[in-house]
Amino acid sequence: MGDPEEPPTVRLGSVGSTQDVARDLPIGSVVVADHQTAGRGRLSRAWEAPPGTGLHASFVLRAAPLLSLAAGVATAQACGPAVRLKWPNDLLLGERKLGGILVEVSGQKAIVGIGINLKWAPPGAARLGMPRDQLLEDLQRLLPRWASAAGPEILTTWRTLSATLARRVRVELPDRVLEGVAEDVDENGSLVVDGVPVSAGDVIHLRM
Ligand code: BT5
Repeated sequence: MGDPEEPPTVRLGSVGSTQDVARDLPIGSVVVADHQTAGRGRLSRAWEAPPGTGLHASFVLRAAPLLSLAAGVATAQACGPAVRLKWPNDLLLGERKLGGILVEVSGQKAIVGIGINLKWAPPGAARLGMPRDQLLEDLQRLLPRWASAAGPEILTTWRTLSATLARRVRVELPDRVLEGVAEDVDENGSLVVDGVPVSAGDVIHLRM
């Protein structure tokens, strides 16, 4: 039996999405599942993985302005030194996608969903040879630490882990496409492309 005061870690076999279970739990809770039948990414896209092949976890944290980048930093550090971040917070191994992060805010809570490929990856994507529970343990230690870190520390560390900065990028905005050099992330976490801050959108790394 766990401590009744302690936020729960809920371990599930199969679930629709860990995000939907986490939404009703207190801050500090974690939901992890062997399989998701309706795992999702951003913008209603799907996150897919066969049963037992990856880490699928949702962390309930207190909503904060740079939480999305902070979660990227924590996850990259948990995955190890070869892993880099593509803005806003895709995890890359080389140029290939290893994992992704979905942040959904609900009142004071932010549900931070993390998917990492471990034993399997779709064509063109990457996977990490690490035991799931070790990765989960490292995330449980690193996420709360980065979620409460000061903005400048988050931004400085994000920059050192970034695969996007100094690259030519194409950003698909709702109303237009922007191409240029990703110069920096600003104090709001926006990506600055040729002087233009971009707060949301999909980034494609272009060849130099
Ligand atoms: C993401 O979205 O990358 C965020 C993924 C978050 C998944 C976690 S799992 C635990 C929690 N519960 C959920 O329901 N979700 C979170 P986005 O940047 O929109 O990328 C989605 C795109 O990645 C898809 O359209 C596919 O092209 C691709 N994709 C899907 N499954 C993948 C996989 N296993 N590995 C690599 N790419 C994948």
